[in-house]
Amino acid sequence: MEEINRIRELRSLLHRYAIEYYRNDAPSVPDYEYDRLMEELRALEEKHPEVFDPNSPSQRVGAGPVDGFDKVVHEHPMLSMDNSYNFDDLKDFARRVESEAGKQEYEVELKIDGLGICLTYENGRFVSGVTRGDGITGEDVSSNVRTIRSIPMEIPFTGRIEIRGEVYMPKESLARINAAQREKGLPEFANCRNAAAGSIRQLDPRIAASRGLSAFWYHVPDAIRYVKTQKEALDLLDSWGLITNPVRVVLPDMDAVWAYIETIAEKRPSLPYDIDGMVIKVNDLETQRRLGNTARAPRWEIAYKFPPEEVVTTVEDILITVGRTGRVTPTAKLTPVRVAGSIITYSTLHNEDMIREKDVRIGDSVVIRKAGDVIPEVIRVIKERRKGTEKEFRYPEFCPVCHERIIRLPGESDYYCTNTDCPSRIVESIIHFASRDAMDIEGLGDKTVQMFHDAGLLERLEDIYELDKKTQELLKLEKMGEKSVANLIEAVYRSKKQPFHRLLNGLGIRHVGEKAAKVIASYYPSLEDLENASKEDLTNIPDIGEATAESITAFFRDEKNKAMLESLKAHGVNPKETVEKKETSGSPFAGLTVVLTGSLTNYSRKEAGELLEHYGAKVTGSVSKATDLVVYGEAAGSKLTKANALGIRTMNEEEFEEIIKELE
Ligand code: 0OW
Repeated sequence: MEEINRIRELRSLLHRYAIEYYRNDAPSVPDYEYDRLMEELRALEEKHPEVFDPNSPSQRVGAGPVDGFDKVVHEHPMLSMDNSYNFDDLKDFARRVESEAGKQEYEVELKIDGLGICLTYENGRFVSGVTRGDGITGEDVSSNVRTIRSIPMEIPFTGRIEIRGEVYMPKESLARINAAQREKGLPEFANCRNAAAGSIRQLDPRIAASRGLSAFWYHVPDAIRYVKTQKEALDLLDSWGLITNPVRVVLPDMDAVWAYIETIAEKRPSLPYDIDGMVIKVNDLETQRRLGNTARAPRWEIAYKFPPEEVVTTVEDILITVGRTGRVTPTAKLTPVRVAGSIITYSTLHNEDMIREKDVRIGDSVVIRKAGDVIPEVIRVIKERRKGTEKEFRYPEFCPVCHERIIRLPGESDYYCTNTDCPSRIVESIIHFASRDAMDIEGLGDKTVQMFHDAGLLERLEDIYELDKKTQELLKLEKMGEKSVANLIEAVYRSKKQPFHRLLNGLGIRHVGEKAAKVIASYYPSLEDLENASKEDLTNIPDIGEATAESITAFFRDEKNKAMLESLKAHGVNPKETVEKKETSGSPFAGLTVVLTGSLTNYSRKEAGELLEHYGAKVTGSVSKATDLVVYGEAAGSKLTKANALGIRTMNEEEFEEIIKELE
């Protein structure tokens, strides 16, 4: 019993020291004392597994990997925010608020560019950390949240409380992690936000723990029960050991707010984390409650977004890259420059018309703009800096990669390399196939695919599934150590389990991207089903048009594609889509947009909707000219009236039931 008490004593001691360290930067004991106590705790916990506690300070380095995150529906939706872009927008916001609620003071915070997280504590103990997700449903990433040392596992509060904030990646962590990613031949993170999102959703908490994540807390939905203002709410969080962002202030009006924002804009580059703006909140919580929310966002706060950062650099060269569809894209090679949180060395120039319109020449000084993680764009040339040595860009006649002629299709603004064997097209199609939204083969990023292709190990897409027979050759390649090769082979093997819609997206059929692939796979859940679908079957699928149907059937007719698919199947890449198969052939509902209204006696609204979707209908909530059919039950109201007024076909429950019976 003595040792159990010591465990409890050590846990609360180490917990308190951690709070002092992370909140006040003033630990009351030296590091070696902290480490010694931690060692003593680990040893005692080893002896007493019966008092295991996931919240123990000893558990901060992360347990083993989880195989996925539970979905959690938020108690209160995590709304987004209305945005403002200039002083007038802010004054409009204040006018709206004050016309309704009278004069206000505003609490102003930095808008941390991380990802929204919601913590729950029960009787002072950390219970869960859930991502914002789509605002309604998030993912339970508690195993990773526990590894963020500045988040206390205990707070002095009884009862259940929710606290919201932002998990972020400090700039110096991003630099360290990208260096490590480069080392392992893995793709680098474009900016701090992507790195934070990627790290907090790591399945292995030990990896998350290594990513140096941090967090600021800024919202307590139930604050009004304990304090009167947002400022006091943040001070309360501080007193509990939760880190709030110190750069915050309460100001009397929007003039003061605007002046404050301008001072922050100056300081922004020197901040140790990325911000993409400011958040201006009505400080009084009772007024917040009265103003309430719209469906999308609170009415008592507004985000101010900094203008996209612009920087000047030089166009060192204009190269052309050949994409997987053969499209030739002119790309400006730039003198490397840091903008909006990342280093830019290339910028697309889109096509010949854009180059002519902006008159971009090799050697020009140009203004680059990058807003968020949108691709950087050349905004304009600084002509007054021209020295006369700049060179106009001319499209080459022949593809620089395969030396076949490149052509500009009549009426199109793009040039194409029409050689389907062009190495660049093959490389790009393999990169796409392995990309995150397709087969998601970690370790097969751009540079690695190019390197394997140059080494003759990836001449065709299907060679991906031959790599496990070429480990000796792989080990000879740069940065391909034992571990990287093993991880890659494992990732390739795992990809065979991906659902069919990912494979379909990965095949790179024109007009069939991730969205179309998901819809198509829900009707044709495997390669066999899709190969045998006729063009009209395909056009029967909602939102699949003539061009897409033609492109799919043409793809499956092509001899090289047939050989490639045979090879994939031979390697066990032939998944079935997991969602249930939908029947469109012979269904009178196929391709129809249907609205359900009134109460049916033999079906719930949900069941009837699912049946209609199963038989190829698209079920929507409101009647419009796009509606093909309204199925109505008892006490059908305005929707049925509107359908009759618009001359839309209607069907009562008996007729509906009769058809369903025939189809089943
Ligand atoms: N990103 C931020 C931030 C902030 C909102 C949250 C709920 C109601 C008010 O720094 N400082 N304050 C809030 O207050 N939200 C923020 O970020 C939001 C969360 C979800 C979308 C935005 O990123």
